[in-house]
Amino acid sequence: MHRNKVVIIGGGGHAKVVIDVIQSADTYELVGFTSHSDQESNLSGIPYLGDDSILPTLLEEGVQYFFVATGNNRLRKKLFYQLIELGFTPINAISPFARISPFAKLGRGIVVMPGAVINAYAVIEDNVIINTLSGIDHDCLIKPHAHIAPGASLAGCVNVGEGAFVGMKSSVIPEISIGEWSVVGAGAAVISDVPSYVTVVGVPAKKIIVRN
Ligand code: JB2
Repeated sequence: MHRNKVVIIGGGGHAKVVIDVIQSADTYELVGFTSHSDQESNLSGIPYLGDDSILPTLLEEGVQYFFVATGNNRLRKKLFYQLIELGFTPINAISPFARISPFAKLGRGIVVMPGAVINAYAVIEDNVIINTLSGIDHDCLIKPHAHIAPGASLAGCVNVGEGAFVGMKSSVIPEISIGEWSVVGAGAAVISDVPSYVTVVGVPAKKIIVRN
């Protein structure tokens, strides 16, 4: 059976899980991964190809598809558009152990990890991570480059802005909006709208000042 060839971008923890998801779906041929480190070992049985300078050569050799498997939302956004600019096409990595309603809509470059549930009329835009055991209920809208972390639960009609991070096992009640590039801490209960570019934590979730 002919399978389209895919290069994975990134070789860290997230790549390990993404590779496993793509292999378990058995739809694509993974030719290898690129990364920034000078590691020379394989990852989950696929070869290390070097850094991103190899990408134009891969394209010439007929590798047309990519998946950016890095967790950091800003880095993932940058790499996603760089690869498209080079001429590659993003694929989705959908675990056969996720449940996605046929009435949900998915963009490109999305991973849906095992145990995740995406219900009817949810919309998941490009380059989003729907992580292990998370739940996205009806009519949610998840904007590009967001990450819904493991075990997070979004009730119906929740909007998550571009690049936002919804932390592990947090809960978001219906019709809440989470602003772009905001962070919801692990275990938080979000019961009111979250503005853009803030971090909220706790039960109920409250804004905190983060010093870098
Ligand atoms: O420009 C780049 C680049 N920058 C960093 N090009 C390519 N091809 N790769 C790049 N990387 C690579 O991303 C690094 O060389 C490294 O292989 C990877 C980052 O790995 P790390 O393990 O630090 O993070 P991660 O993004 O794979 O996983 C994080 O996010 C996940 C969602 C971790 O926090 C995980 O625990 C988490 N599950």
